[in-house]
Amino acid sequence: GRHFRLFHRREFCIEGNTDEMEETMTKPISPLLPIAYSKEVASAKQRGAPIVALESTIITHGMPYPGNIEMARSVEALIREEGAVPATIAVIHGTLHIGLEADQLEQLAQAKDVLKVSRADLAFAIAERRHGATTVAATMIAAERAGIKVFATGGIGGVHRGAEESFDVSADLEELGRTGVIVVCAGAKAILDIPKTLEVLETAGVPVVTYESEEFPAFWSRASGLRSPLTLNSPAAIANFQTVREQLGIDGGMLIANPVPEADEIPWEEMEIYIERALDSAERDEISGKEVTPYLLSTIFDLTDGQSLKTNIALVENNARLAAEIAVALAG
Ligand code: PSU
Ligand code: MN
Repeated sequence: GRHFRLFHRREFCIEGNTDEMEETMTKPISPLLPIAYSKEVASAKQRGAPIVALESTIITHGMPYPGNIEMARSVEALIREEGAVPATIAVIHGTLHIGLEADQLEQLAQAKDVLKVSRADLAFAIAERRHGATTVAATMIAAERAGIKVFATGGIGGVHRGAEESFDVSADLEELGRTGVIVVCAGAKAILDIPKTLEVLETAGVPVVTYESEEFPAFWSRASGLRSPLTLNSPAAIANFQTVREQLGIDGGMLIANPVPEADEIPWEEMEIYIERALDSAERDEISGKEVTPYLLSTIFDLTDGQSLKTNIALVENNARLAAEIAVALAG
């Protein structure tokens, strides 16, 4: 292996032998790629300690400041409490960061010129030395390359309502079919077409496992009216399922749907009213492409007087805890 040395401004210098690094990676990273690990993540990788990846689009495009930074900090703290190490993933000035230092997280939460990057444009942000916030798809790619097997988020992208006209299907779904990371979410938002989203996941060969419930959850609500394809009741059972998939040589990720805690949920019938209004207003404003999800989230935030944000933060925290438990189970 080639000896490499990576600098990121003054804060980081990661040095080592590519063979050693690649031992802990599921897919190799070119030594030429500008990549930086936070101190905490670099040390966790060396010790083989459990790590949980976190996305950054939820911070820059999914929630307003300062709710976003409060969420990002508390999610990281919860992961540490469970005995794992958080690795928030983002592109800063063209460097792919696996884990952010506290000041970087704060800057990202307030930054305005951040691209939302998925599989199609993760490399673009790096090549053009831009800032990029990673979606579920892009975070999975980075996590897999960095040897991180578990990832916590709020909601995944999916098949949008009216996709039969717009063809708007998130790249998150195809990524789940090909990249071997366990993604813990709170189900699919009802701004999406949930039955079609589940169909596409099944076609892509993605196991959809609801944690401790027979019903697939709908993000802000525990109910969706749809039966979950699979159910498991412990982090150990989830870890074991993934291990058997690997033993079979089955590639690709797994989706864990973790219902929002009862105390924090907004009932389905109530959400449906806000969602209809948000969708109408998106149509009026002619929103399309990657602006759709952020637009709907912020409109719903306004319509619910901030209640949707509270629920959103609570469910991400709940997912972070479960993801950490799964990462610990996989490591043990
Ligand atoms: N759902 C949320 N908050 C978010 C997102 C989804 O409740 O911030 C983000 C995630 O990063 C997800 C992305 O991967 O939106 C999906 O965007 P698109 O539908 O454009 O693929
Ligand atoms: Mn889309």
